[in-house]
Parts: sequence; C-alpha cells; structure tokens
Amino acid sequence: MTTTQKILVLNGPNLNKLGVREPAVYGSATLGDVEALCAQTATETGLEATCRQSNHEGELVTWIQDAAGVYAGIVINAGAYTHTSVAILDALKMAGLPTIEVHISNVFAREDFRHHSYISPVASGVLCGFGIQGYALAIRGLAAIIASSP
Ligand code: CA2
Repeated sequence: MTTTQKILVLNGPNLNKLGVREPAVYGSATLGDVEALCAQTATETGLEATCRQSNHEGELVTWIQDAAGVYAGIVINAGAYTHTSVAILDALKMAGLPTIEVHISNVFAREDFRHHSYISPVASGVLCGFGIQGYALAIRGLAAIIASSP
C-alpha cells in the first residue's frame, strides 16, 4: 500500500487579507479560495496539501524547519518576506525539499524592490503573474518533480 505524499503550502504576511483589499493587484479571491484551490489541485495530482498562513517571519521559519521528513515539497508565497528574509532562505536551504515560489502578481512589472527574491536561488521553480492559478500551476509542477525524484 502506498501512502499519499503531503505538501506544505505556505502564505506569508498580509495574504490573509486577499480579496478584502487591493483587488486590482491581487484579484477578488480570498485566502480561503486559494487554500481550496490548493487542496483540490493536490488531490488531482495524488498529493495532500496542508495550507498555512502567518504574518510572522519566525513562525514561517519554524514551519519550514519542521517540514523536513514530513512533507515531500513546499509551495511558498512569502509575501513581502520574499524580498527581505535571509531567515526564510536559510530555513528552506536546511529543509532541502523541492520548493516552488509563487507570487499572485507579476512582481517584475512592479517596483524595483520586488524584483529581487531571497527565495528564488533555492526554488526549483518560480511562478508570478498568474493570479491565484499560480498556486495550482505550482502544485502541478511540484507533483511532477516529486514523481520523478528517486
Ligand atoms: O504577488 C504576490 O503574491 C506578492 O507575494 C504579494 C506580497 C508582495 O509584497 C510581494 O511583492 C508580491 C504582498 C501580499 C499582500 O497581500 C495583500 C492582500 C490584500 C490586500 C493587500 C495586500
């Protein structure tokens, strides 16, 4: 019997406000909609998603540390911590899991400070500008990576 592999979907600061403010940039879907999409896409790809959101850098770091040995991979939208957090970079490096970085908006069409990501160097793939469908694309990509890993 094979057990379903689990993936961790992490959302960072302010993403709990999705659909509530700035719909022109981030759309009208809520975090609940994102998490439902992730759960559905994971099921379709033979995976099980655990979704978590935090406004606190250290909490995200702890969840990433604890992911090793439990999850087969990580999808992360670290929000503004993407552009600032060496701590999240170090945690992802330590966890050593295949990681897909997602951004709802096209960060390269926005301010210069959003063009740099501390996470991208350790990510297997990066998606931005696809709205919340980026999470579904990320999970499909992660599923393919997990399926092809020994
Ligand atoms: O495009 C993305 O997904 C971002 O990761 C979102 C972050 C931003 O700092 C990154 O540069 C790009 C911001 C998330 C803020 O979420 C909000 C949601 C609703 C209303 C206002 C902000």
